[in-house]
Amino acid sequence: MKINVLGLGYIGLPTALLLAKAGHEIVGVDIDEEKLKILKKGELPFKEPGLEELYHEAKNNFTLRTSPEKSDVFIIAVPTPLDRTIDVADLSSVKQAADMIYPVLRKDDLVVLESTVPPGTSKNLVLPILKKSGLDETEFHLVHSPERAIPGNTLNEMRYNDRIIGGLDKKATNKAKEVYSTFSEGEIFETDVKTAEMVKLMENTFRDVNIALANEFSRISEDSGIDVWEAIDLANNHPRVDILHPGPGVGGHCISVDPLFLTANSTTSKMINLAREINDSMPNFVLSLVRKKAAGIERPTISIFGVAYKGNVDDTRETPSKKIIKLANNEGYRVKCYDPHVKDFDYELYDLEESVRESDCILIVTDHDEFKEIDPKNLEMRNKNIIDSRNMIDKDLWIEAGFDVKIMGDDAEYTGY
Ligand code: SAJ
Repeated sequence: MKINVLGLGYIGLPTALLLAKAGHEIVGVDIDEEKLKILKKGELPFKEPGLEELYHEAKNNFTLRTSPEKSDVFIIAVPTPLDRTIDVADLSSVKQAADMIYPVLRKDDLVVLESTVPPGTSKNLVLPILKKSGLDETEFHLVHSPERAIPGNTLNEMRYNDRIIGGLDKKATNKAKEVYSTFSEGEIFETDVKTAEMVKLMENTFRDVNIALANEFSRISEDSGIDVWEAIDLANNHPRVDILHPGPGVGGHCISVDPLFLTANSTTSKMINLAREINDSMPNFVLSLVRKKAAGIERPTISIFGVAYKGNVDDTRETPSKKIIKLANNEGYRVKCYDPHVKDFDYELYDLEESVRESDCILIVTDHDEFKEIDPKNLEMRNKNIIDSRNMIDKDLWIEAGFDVKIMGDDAEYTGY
């Protein structure tokens, strides 16, 4: 089959390459000419395990363009950010993609919307644009099939996760099943288009609410002299309990954004907004821990370890680090950032040694594996303080190296066992 994939980002590019490897003729479409230049050189615009090898294997079936060509299938995988000024989904990229498709849309073609969208978007926004082709909705096929892969393990999850396909009608669903089953080994569940849109938002909202609960437990534990990490591990031994982990805030372009796609149009939602509020307040809480360590130090310097939104990825979208840095700067702190995965960031990045020089406190924000390997004895600082908001360091090791250690959510009297 000939397939256009519109949007060559974290989801579109791996999807396009998996389809190309499965033998389809793929046209990768992106309006960002810089990105196309990078890809044409055989390089990748971002890092993801296994993607480089896959690009190498699939490139003979993969061409790059700035607009779609006539084909059998169009997959839309463009970003759907949140307009932060009004907390409403910005669907302009989806609209732009549909605008590019309708002039080349032919009878029996399939259009798949993979981007995460508020319920109703496929029918209310995409369908009318596609009908500008002159075809009516019985002559082409439209489905929503939300991506569900987690960055850092995208390729495996795209291959093995179950998939939801919500078609405008049964014929559309069947056609999409035929396409995805060429590379997906997970089970494919069928539903209608609006339910598929809702399912995706419910999944990410569930995770956000669960993390908010973990964060609330962490704050209560701080007040009560309890180690929340131990308490969560023990609670999770119960066969029907699965609490996620506290952290410095929820980042990324999905979980911190998607729940608001549900609440934007609702007059009844309470819990979803509250969870967002709790998670968004975590950078402030983390900074309050820094403030305690830095008390009495004139013009303190803090070293932020990790600016990616989560461990072992180079993605900084919606990262809690940005809020922490801005708040810290506003309070007069000097901030030095270190991240072994991120190359470009809004603030200057230092290597490990430079990031801690003359520093008064390390703050671990991201759970990169590299941070577990750091030997604290080798770190030269002005004051040896460390705050770990992810509970990832070996506490004894850092105490032995002369550090004053604080693990977020653990105010239990430390006995060392
Ligand atoms: N986080 C915590 N505590 C946890 C787990 C995560 O604080 O216990 C934080 C992370 O550090 C990060 C944020 O939450 O800042 C989100 O990270 P994540 O790993 O939970 O999720 P994403 O955004 O990378 O990917 C999610 C996934 N959704 C679900 O697991 C329900 C993925 O499957 C989706 O495809 C993706 O969103 C998406 O694109 O929607």
